[in-house]
Amino acid sequence: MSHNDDGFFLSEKSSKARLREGENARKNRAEIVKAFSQGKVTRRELVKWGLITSGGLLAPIHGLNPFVNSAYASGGGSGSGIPTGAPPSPTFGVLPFTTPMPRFDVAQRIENPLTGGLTPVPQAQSNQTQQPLDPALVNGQTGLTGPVEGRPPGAIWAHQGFTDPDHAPKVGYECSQAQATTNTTYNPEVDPKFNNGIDPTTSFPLKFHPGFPTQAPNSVWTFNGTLPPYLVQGRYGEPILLRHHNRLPADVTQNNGFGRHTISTHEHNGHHGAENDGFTGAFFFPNQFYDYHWPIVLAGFRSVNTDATDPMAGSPADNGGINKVPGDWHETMSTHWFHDHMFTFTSQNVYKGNAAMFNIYSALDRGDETVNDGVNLRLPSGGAAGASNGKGWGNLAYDINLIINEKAFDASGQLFMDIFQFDGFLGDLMMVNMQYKPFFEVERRKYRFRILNASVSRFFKYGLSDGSPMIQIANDGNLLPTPVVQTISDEQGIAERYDWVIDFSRYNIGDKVWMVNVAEHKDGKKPDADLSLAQALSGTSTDPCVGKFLEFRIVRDPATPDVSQVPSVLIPNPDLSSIPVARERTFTFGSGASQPLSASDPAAYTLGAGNQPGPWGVQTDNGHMLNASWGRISAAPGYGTREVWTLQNGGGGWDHPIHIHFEEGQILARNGSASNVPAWEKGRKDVYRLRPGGSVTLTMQFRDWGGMFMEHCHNTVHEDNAMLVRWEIDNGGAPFLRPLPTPIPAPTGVTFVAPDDIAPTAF
Ligand SMILES: [Cu+2]
Repeated sequence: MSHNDDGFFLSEKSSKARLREGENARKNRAEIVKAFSQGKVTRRELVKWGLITSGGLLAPIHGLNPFVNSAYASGGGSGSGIPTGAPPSPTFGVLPFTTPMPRFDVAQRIENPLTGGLTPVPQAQSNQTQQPLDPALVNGQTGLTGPVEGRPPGAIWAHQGFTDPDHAPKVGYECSQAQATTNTTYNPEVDPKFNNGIDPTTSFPLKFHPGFPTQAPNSVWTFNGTLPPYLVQGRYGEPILLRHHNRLPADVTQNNGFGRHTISTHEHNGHHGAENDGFTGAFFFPNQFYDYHWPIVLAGFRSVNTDATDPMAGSPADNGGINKVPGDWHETMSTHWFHDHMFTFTSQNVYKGNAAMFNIYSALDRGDETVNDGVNLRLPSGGAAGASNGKGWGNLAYDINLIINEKAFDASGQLFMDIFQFDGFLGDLMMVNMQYKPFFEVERRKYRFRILNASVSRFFKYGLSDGSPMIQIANDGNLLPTPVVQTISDEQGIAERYDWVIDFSRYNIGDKVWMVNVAEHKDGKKPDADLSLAQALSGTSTDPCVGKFLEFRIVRDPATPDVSQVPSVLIPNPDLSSIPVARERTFTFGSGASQPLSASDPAAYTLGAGNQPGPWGVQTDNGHMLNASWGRISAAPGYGTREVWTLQNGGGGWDHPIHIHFEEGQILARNGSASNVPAWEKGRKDVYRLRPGGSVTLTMQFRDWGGMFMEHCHNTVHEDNAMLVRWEIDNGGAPFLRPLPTPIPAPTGVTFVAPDDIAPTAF
């Protein structure tokens, strides 16, 4: 075992002098981080000053880097001295499991978004109405104007299908990215008895625990500036228009040290047109909005079940029935999330609070366990009869969203991030739904948990403290072909979702059981060790995020019998076997990419010309290892075709959870062999953990919509430091150009450049 060697964080038992030294180093670094994040210093300058290496790695300078060997190192023990970790985040005397886990804040529907529900009325093409620009956005210039909507203008970025009867928005949501504030309109859409008794009419301050300090306005930027996290509930057949306002400070220096005020919102694995995908180079500015059109379609709707006669392909009706929709029901999706995708700033912005969840309901996954019509899988949710909202779908009483991540705080308790950890950034305090180690009261019955790893770089691996089983029913957005019973989960990479059913009827009222993390990290590269439950519970790990992090309290019997089920068959995979493989591609995710960006490269618009965004990179079809640029087209699959992609880990010293946008993939092989694919990865997925030195081979079909999409590591520090490629769909419907012009956002409006960097094997 290596779990009591050097840790990423200092132990609280470290001497006061060591802690003080660590805190001073962190403060010094925080100044540099702040300057970098505000654009006052470039990466090239940092290299020139010797603060980071040309490879982007930390320079081991004592007094600056809290992670290098300390003057107070004892030299004893392991013989190599004690590396200085960051000081532990202060906990202000708070004990674990002393605060309730809040349920999400459910977004409120806006009916008739195109006929008065939203003002101004959403339009197919970006709304270019001019408004005065805050001089802070344009280097102090006065009298300038810019468009109210940040979406790139014109026909190419018009919402695809916006006027189709099946795809025109039927419901609206309106939210803001905003500075931290108190929530006075919390609506969890469940009775308080399903929410630990929390009275939603009481205001909810922006704190990570009631005993922690309130976060300053620019320490945390969440949806609407509030906690608990934001949840959108959608259903097939009801297209959504989500208007996202950017209400962040116009002055880029107002960020408390990290986070960028420009954003791009990615609905993580939405099967939507690229203009709504949160493309990394389609970001928008403070005081603008961006209308995201999520048509919520079953993939294949243009070619499969086009007349919507298949009873399995449907949307839940308000009365508990089904409204049939076109498409392949095997493509039904369930648990999504949405988050920022701003080029080179995603890790900072998501960590700062730009993360929300999106549950999609369908004929199969109804959100009402009481409906017994032979189609509904009757997964745990509660039913309309007992639900506070009384809906025939989307009931949340026993269907629980969990955002799991970890945070770090400075000495005053404000959120802290070190953006120069290019291997990855770790926090030291475990959060569930953005609360420090909370408890959750449950009844003696089955619950569904939709578990999102929303960390920057950390992998989790979960078990229950008593070693009793959990049933995995979904991986990423998709219900598995068959459920899998586990006592310890697989490692969960960043952005992966695991849906579990846990049956608490085996416990007695008054019992407690805990969710435990057994994946031990020492750095952001990959888990250092997967511990046993007993090891994780022993308290001997130097990783403060190992061990219990969520306490379940079994408090009562359900008021009505549990009629939910976990059927032995959930959603079989779509059958692609009759579709020929048009193309095979290989992407290698590694390091050492170093080409500088030309001044005309779009990435230079955010990084500055000559600044390389390394040290990570991606190699396409055995070409050069390249830094990320959103102007380069690395792959262009033909519309309607099926391809096989192999994602290769370029080295064994790290792991990468690779996310491919837009299409669900089926894993054909790990390390070249189908027999290496575990049962819980046999459904459709959108994030593929390569494992150290490993590879994943998968197949996808490209269809329905067009435009430019991405593929990248979801260790967002790797993503931000060049482990990202753009791909796009070649031709297809009439509106798709070949290749598409690249957007260059500015407060005064988005301009375009022609792509001049196309990988030789792209088309
Ligand atoms: Cu990675």
